[in-house]
Amino acid sequence: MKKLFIEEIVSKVGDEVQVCGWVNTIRDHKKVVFVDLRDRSGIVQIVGESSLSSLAPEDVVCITGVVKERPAHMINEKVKTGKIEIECAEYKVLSKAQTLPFDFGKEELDVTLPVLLDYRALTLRHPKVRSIFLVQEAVMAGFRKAAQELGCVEVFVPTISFSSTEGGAEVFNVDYYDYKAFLIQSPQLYKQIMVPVFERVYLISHAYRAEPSMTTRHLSEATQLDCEFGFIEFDELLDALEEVGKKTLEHVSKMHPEIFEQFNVVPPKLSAKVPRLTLREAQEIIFKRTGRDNRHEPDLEPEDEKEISIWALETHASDLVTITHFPTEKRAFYSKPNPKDPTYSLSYDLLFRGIEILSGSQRIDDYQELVDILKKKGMNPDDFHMYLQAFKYGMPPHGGFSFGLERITMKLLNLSNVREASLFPRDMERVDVHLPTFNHGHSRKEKK
Ligand code: AMO
Repeated sequence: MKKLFIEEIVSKVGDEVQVCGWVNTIRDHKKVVFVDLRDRSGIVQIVGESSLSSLAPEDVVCITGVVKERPAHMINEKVKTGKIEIECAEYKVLSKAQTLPFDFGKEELDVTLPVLLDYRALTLRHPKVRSIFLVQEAVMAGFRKAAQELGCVEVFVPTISFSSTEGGAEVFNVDYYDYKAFLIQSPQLYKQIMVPVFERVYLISHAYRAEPSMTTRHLSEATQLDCEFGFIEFDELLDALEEVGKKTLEHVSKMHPEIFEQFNVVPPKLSAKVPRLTLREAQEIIFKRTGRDNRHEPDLEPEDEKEISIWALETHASDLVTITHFPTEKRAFYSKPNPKDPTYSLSYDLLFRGIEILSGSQRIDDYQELVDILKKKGMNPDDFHMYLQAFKYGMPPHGGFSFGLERITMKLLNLSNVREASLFPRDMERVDVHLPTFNHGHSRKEKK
């Protein structure tokens, strides 16, 4: 008999069907046993005799039986399959599960963050955890669509690099070659090199940051969604990033209203025009609203990001706000200083519900200016050989931006930690396993 997905059997009342999946919960009433069976499309109630009671949560089973309408008092309006059940005639266990370390059958998975991550191979299956990654998929799809509509070509760039991109010490060394190599901190250099090839590109890449601290919004491996445009000026860049940001979020709202309900969150509020402020204007507003005087700081503090997002929501009904013109000194070397006031750069961040989800800039496009700035920042231009080559042979004015996939997902669903929005989060203490716990038995490479 052909296996059907659970969502397909809703219209099959009276038919004999076969469905396969995982035992979600089991309720043993001795003479009659109820099993909730879960597959990729939904959950259905199976009713059977006592032999079903040997099943356990997460067993993989195929069940054959007739689809019946449930008695009126048993109807569950909350789920698509709530009006039917399958009367089990026969079942086959394909894989037996060990006893689960915690209760898995409730709508909320009631475990701590370390447990959520220690048992990731299991917890990812929980319907509510799984929903996070359906939202994430929709973020990706929305971004792709928006970038393509702007004429960007998708490119695929390496993550092993000769140069470190964002400067600073937060870089993973690759210990393989006879010379220094790094995991990219961002696909920045490669996307710029691709501008003279396609003029407009987008890419989805992993980025590695040897973050020196543990916060709720930093991962050591994150996913970046990047765009880069040739022949573009600052205001057009702002228009482009806001358009891509809005379309991406709109796509998720359209695709998954049921997941917003499941998480008890409202879809993002997007105004026709995203409010824009310079960093100094934002700090002035924050000072007026809170008395917190960060007006000379080079960046927004986390509580400033929260405050200015509240301001954007209150005054512009917008969950997005764009902050521009950060001090040149504090931005990555490739950011173009504002010709009208070179202390500040033609750079921007996009904040969403109190957190930076994007940053970018107009870029320096002159070869000599780049060489000079690299030297000024104490970097060796020879380490940027391939990157600089692109600037020797005709580089148009250009700029771009990068969204953080996990941060967008986190804020869309109001998760309290970015680790929940990463399938397999990496941080100082975790690469799949919690390293301090596992170090005893795990061979560690000898340090040279
Ligand atoms: P930036 O370093 O701001 O800019 O990164 C861009 C976006 O990526 C996300 N992000 C992170 N998410 C989780 N953990 C991290 N450690 C982490 N680091 C970054 C954030 C951030 O806004 N090359 C530039 C972009 C550009 O100029 O085009 C860059 O990487 O959402």
